[in-house]
Amino acid sequence: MNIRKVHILIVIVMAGIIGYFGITHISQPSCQPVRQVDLDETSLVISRQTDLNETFSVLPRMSYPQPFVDKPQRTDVLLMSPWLAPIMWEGTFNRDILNAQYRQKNFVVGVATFAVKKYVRFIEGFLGSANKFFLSGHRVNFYLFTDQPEKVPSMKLAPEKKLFTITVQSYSRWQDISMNRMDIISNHIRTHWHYEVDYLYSMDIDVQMFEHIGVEIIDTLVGTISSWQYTKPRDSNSYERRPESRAAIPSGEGDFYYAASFYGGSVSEVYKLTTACFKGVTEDRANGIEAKWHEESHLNKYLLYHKPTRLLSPEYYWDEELPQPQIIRVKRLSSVRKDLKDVRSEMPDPHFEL
Ligand code: UD2
Repeated sequence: MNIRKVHILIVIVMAGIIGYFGITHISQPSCQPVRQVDLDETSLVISRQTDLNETFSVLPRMSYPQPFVDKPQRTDVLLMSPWLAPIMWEGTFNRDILNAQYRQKNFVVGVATFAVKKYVRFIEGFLGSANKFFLSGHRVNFYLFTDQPEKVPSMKLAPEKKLFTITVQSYSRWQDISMNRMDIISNHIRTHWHYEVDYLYSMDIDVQMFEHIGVEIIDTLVGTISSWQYTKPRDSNSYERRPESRAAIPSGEGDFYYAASFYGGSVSEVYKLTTACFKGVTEDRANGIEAKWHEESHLNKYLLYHKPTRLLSPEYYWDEELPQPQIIRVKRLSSVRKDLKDVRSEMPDPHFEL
């Protein structure tokens, strides 16, 4: 290749580079939405810039019992995981201090819940109790996914709470309704929630809240310890152990067993979690296998290898069928007893009726 050809080649390559970066730059919106979360993992590696202009916030003067290092608030339960994630139990935190810290941030929390087919009957109990007990006094957006928006009761919510109803299709198998929640949440984060909320929680609809669930649940990645399995050795609980499933956890491994009824965290962490779990579900489907406890099995695998930064004790999902042991001082949220044969039985799809 002669020198002239080399020059022409260099000019073409340079023009390509300038053109590419020019277009990328121009296509950036000039004004970024305030709440936009970067869902691209690589940004976690490169963005190390600290905002020194951030205003310093000062807590109001408050009066409360003094903490002492030699007087633990509770000695009957584990307060910290081996990776130092706090476990939330009644009697271990002061809600007034947490509220005062949280109020300075002005966060919006989103709650995603699904009421498809006969589960619409649980909407009123869920919303009525959540309006009263869930992050009381703080901004919450409830996102209710349903195939029957006409059946959503009109309810007066507290001024800081909002309800958004989103229509979704139903599936003939209840397991698919439950598992596809991961995909729907992941997609909705990409299209909406990363502009709208700071933290996001997914909750089953067939539950009711009986005590306050406050800002003690807010953290980067949050899982709830199952009320059925919190004392079981890891090899006798419900993890998926078949190596053919993407949800498989090898024997001898496992921390806690987490309930899929209540998990959450920052928008970007919930995006990673739901995307990864649904990828596992999809690969299992392609391989003709379904994990033992559906998306809950995939969630357990994910949380084993991406340790939660905060854990909610079984107070935050207590199964009504279980007797209440002494360590459960409050049942903040409990399942609603349901007749499985009835709620999961087939119902004609109103959208396809002639
Ligand atoms: C467990 C999990 C649940 C899910 C399921 C998968 C707990 C406490 N709950 O509960 O999160 O992982 O196992 O096996 O660990 N739904 C509908 N319509 C339907 C069926 C389900 O809307 O016809 C939605 C609804 O929001 C419901 C959720 O899916 O709360 C989970 O279904 P479930 O409550 O019947 O599952 P369950 O009790 O076996």
